[in-house]
Amino acid sequence: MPVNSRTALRICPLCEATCGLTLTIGGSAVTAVRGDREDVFSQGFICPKGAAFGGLDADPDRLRAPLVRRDGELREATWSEAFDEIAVRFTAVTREHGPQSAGVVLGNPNVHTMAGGLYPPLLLAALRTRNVFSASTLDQMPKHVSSGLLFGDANAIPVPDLDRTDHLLLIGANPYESNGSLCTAPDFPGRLKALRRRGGTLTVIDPRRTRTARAADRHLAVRPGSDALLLASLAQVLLAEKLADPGPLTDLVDGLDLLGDALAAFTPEAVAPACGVDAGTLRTVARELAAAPTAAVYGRIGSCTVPHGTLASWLVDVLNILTGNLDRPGGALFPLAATARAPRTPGPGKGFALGRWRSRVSGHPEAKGELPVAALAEEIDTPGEGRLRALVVIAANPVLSAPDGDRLDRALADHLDFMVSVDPYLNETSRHADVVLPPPPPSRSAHFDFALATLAVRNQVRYSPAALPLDEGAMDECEIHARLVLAVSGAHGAPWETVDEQAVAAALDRAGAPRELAARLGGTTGPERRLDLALRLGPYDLTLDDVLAAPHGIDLGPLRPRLPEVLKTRSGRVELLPGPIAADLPRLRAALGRDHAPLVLVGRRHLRSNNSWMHNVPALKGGSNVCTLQVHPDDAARLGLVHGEPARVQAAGGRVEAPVEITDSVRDGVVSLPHGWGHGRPGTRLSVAAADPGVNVNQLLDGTLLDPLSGTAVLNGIPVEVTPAH
Ligand SMILES: Nc1nc2c(c(=O)[nH]1)N[C@H]1C(S)=C(S)[C@@H](COP(=O)(O)OP(=O)(O)OC[C@H]3O[C@@H](n4cnc5c(=O)[nH]c(N)nc54)[C@H](O)[C@@H]3O)O[C@H]1N2
Ligand SMILES: Nc1nc2c(c(=O)[nH]1)N[C@H]1C(S)=C(S)[C@@H](COP(=O)(O)OP(=O)(O)OC[C@H]3O[C@@H](n4cnc5c(=O)[nH]c(N)nc54)[C@H](O)[C@@H]3O)O[C@H]1N2
Ligand code: SF4
Ligand SMILES: [Mo]
Repeated sequence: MPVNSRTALRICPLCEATCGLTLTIGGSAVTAVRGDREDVFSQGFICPKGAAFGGLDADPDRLRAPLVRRDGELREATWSEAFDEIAVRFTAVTREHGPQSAGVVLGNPNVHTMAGGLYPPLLLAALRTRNVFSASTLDQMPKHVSSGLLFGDANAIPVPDLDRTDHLLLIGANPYESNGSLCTAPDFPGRLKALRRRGGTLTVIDPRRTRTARAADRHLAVRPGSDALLLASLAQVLLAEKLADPGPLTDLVDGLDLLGDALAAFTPEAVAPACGVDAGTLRTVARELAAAPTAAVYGRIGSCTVPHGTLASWLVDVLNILTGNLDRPGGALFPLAATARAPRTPGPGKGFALGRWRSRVSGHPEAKGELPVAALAEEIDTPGEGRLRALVVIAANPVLSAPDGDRLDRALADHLDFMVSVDPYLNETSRHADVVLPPPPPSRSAHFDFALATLAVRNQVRYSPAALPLDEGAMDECEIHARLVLAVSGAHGAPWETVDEQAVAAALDRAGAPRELAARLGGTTGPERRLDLALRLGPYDLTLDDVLAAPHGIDLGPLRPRLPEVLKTRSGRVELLPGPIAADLPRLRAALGRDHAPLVLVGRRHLRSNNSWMHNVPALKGGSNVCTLQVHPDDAARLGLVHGEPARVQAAGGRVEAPVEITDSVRDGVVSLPHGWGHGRPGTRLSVAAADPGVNVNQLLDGTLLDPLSGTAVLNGIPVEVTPAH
C-alpha cells in the first residue's frame, strides 16, 4: 500500500448479500477494494460489482449539486434553493388538490441505504397519501402478501437455512448471478457448493439452465408461469400419499384439514402438460422432499413476477410446513435482527388485511399500503378527480424498470405539476424532475442494513461509518431525506435534526420506554441516535458503542426456531388456507386446461449488471455484451433467426430489437432478455451507458398483466412473436 494510503471498512450496498469490503483510500479517493476477510458474515467474499465500488465515486456523470428546473432546463442550484422550490411548489399542489394529488415512488436502493430505511415512513406519514408505489410490485410483493396471510405479518419471511439444510428446492432464482434475494447470504454460490459437499441435494426449477442450475443435482426446465401448478402438485402428492407431517407445528396450524380438498385437482398428471415437466419426476421430487432429514423450499423472482405469484409464494411455505421444515434448523426459519422490535408474547394479533383501498383508475387493491407501480402512469395521465399531480421519486427508475416505460415517460413529461427525484444520476426517470437532489456515493455515507438483516441466513450485526468525509457542497442522504420531509410538510424552516428527534420520541412511546432514554443515546448524528435506540430496544441488549467497537461485525449465531412469537394472525396460529388464497385457487385450476403460448419471454440477471443502474461504471458497462435475446436452437431454426443478427420481439405493449444469442440453455418455446437496459434518451447524463445502451425489455409490456392479489407486474412468461429484424 502506498505510504499515504489507509484502509476503511464498508458494507457493500450493491446487492442483498451485504458483503464486508475493505477499501483502500488514497487522498480523497477509493483506490482499491477487496473483501474483508475478518467480516463475521462474508469472510472475504466479493464479486465484480463490489470490486467496482470505487467507480461510483469516480464517475464524472454523477451529480454533485442539486438541480432545479428554470425556464424548462435543469440547472445547478444551492441546496437551499432546491428545498425552497420544493417547499413552495409541492405544497402548492397539495394545498389546491388535496393529499391524494401527491405520490411517492420508492426504488430498490432504498433497502441499501440508511436513509431509505429511516425516512420514507416519515415522508409517507407527512404526506398522508395512498399513492405509494415501489419496486416491491415488480419484485417480492407476492411473498409479503403470502406471509401476511399465513403469519399475520407481511415482513415475516422465512429464509432457507442454507448452511444446515440437507435438501434445497430452489425455484425461479439464480443466485450464481444475483447473489440471492430475500435470503441474505454472502457467497451464496459457495454455500450451495458446501451443501452438496456435505451430501445434500440441490434441485433447481428454472426455464433456463442457469449457472445455478448447472451446479445442481437436478434441473427441471419448467414452462414459465407454471410454478404455482408445479408446487401445488408437490403438496398434493404429500397430502394424498400421507407424507405430510408438520411435526411439532401441527398444534400451531389452522386449516390443514381443508388443504387436501383445496389442492385435490392439482395431481402431477394434471399439471404436467402445463408445467412441461413429467408427472413421475414431480412425484419423485415430492417424495424426496418428504424423506430428506431437513429440507427448505425457496422461491424468488421467477416465481413472484408471474400471474400466480402470490399462490406460488404461499405454496413455497405450505411445502415447508407440510414437510415439518418451517421453523426448524435446516429448514426455513425467521431471522431475528439486532434492530427487530422485542419479540411479542405469543397470542392473537391484529392480522393482515388486503385491499383496504383501491387505485383510482383500474381499481387495483392496495397490498401492504402500496398500489401497483404498473399503474403509476395511468394514475398520472388519466384525467379526473384525485389525479396524481406531484411526485417524489427516491432511488427509482420506473421508466426502465416498470412495464410500458414509454407511457410513463410521457406521463412524467406532460402531466405532472411537480416532481422531485432523489438520485445521484440524471437517468431516464429523474430527467423529468423539477428538482433533483443528489446523494453522495456510498464511500461517503454511513451504512446499516435495517431491512436485509431481517432476511439473513445468520443473525449478525454490522455498522459502517462513512469511509470518507463529504465533498465540499455535498449533503448526506439522511439529511436530504429529513429536509425533504420538512419541505413537503410545510415545516420548511425547522432544523432537520427535529425530524430525527421526533422519530426518537415516537419510537420510545411505541415501545413504552421512558422519554428520558433519549438523553442517553450515543451517536454523533440523528440517524446514529435512531440506530442506537433501535439496538437498545432490540432483542440482543446491544448499543451503538458495542457495534462500533466491532468493526468486522458481531456474530449473533445461527437462526433459531421462533414461530410462536412471530405470528400476528387474529387466531394466533398459522392460517394455512387463508380466505384470499382459497378464493384465488379457481383461477389456478382454470390454468390447468389452458393452451400455452408457443413462445414466451422471461428475464435474466447478469453478475456484472445491477437493475437499471451501474451501467455507467466503465468496469460494468456494455449493453451489447449482455442485452441479447437468448433463443433455443430449435426455435431459432423455426423462426429463421441467426446468431448475432438482430431480431424483432413483438408483444402486447410494443416491440424491441435485440441481437440473437442462440443457446440451448433456454428451454424451447422460451426466449430471454435482461431488464434495466435501453439507455440514451435525451436529457439523461449517463455517457458511458448511452454509448452501449441495450434495449428496454419492459417496453414489451402494457402494464395490464398483474398478479391480482399482490398487484405485482407479470414480467415473466409474456407471449411474444419473434422475427428476423432485417
Ligand atoms: N422485466 C423485468 N423488469 C424488472 C425486473 C425483472 O426481473 N424483469 N426486476 C425488477 C426488480 S426485482 C427491481 S428491484 C426493480 C428495480 O427497479 P428500480 O428500483 O426502479 O430501479 P434501479 O434500477 O434499481 O434504479 C435505482 C435508482 O436508484 C439510484 N441510486 C443508486 N444508488 C442510490 C443511492 O444511494 N441513493 C439514491 N437516492 N438513489 C440511488 C440509481 O441511480 C437509479 O436511478 O426492477 C424491476 N424490473
Ligand atoms: N448481478 C445482479 N445481482 C442482482 C440484481 C441485478 O440486477 N444484477 N438485482 C437484485 C435484485 S433487485 C433482485 S430482486 C434479485 C433477484 O434475484 P433472483 O431471483 O435470483 O434473480 P434472477 O437472477 O433474475 O433469477 C430469476 C430466475 O428466474 C427464472 N425464471 C423466469 N421465469 C420463471 C418462471 O416462470 N418460473 C421459474 N421457476 N423460473 C423463472 C429466470 O430464468 C432466472 O434465472 O437480484 C439482486 N441481485
Ligand atoms: S455479492 Fe453483492 S454485496 Fe457482495 S460484493 Fe457483490 S454486489 Fe456487493
Ligand atoms: Mo428486486
